[in-house]
Amino acid sequence: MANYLAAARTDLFCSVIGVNRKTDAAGNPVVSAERVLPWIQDTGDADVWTKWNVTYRDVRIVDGSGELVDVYNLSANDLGVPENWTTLAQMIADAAVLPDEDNDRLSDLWELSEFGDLTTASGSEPDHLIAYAFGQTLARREPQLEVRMVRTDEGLYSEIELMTRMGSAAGLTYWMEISADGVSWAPLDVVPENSKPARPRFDGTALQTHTFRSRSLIDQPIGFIRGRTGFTSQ
Ligand SMILES: [Ca+2]
Ligand SMILES: [Ca+2]
Repeated sequence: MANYLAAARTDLFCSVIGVNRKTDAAGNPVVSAERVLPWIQDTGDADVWTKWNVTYRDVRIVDGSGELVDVYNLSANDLGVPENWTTLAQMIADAAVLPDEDNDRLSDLWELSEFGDLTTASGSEPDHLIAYAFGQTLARREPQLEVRMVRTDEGLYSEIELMTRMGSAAGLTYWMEISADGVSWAPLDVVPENSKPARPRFDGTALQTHTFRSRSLIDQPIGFIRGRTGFTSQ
């Protein structure tokens, strides 16, 4: 269903992750046999099922800040029934939209959590946009881009890790550039087949981590690298 939504609705960002009951760990090999699943095991310490008051076979849908917005139980609603499958897909899609009542292209969830109101920040202010796009606050600016060298069977690469907001919220786009002198900048060449898919942080911040590999910094070992962001025109 996550793959269907990703293909059918490129304007949405949603992910599905399974949390197995703490007493059912013995079933993990069966569940994951011959397939790859985003599947984790609840434990006595975490006790997620108890804290979330979960009923067996619940699908619990959370919004971009990790708040529960809906529950759909698969024992009561068999997904083999086409109408139920469509209903659940729509419920997930409804939760994945960007709330933006003040129409400033910043998620209201982020605005309310950072400032307590929708009037302080605006997507047209570069400082606000950068803080929002790279998971920072106006008061705290920390580097969100890390570069390291890795050697693989194919040779030496620079590996760049970049934290960004999930999806393309309201048209957010990102790109990276390199420069030998900090004045003239050129696009960073990324090797797609050696880069990893973005990994959601699942911590209620609606942020994700990208890992790119590039040879640009190998060919030009002294210089600067920067991540940039902006909104595509509507
Ligand atoms: Ca907003
Ligand atoms: Ca605002």
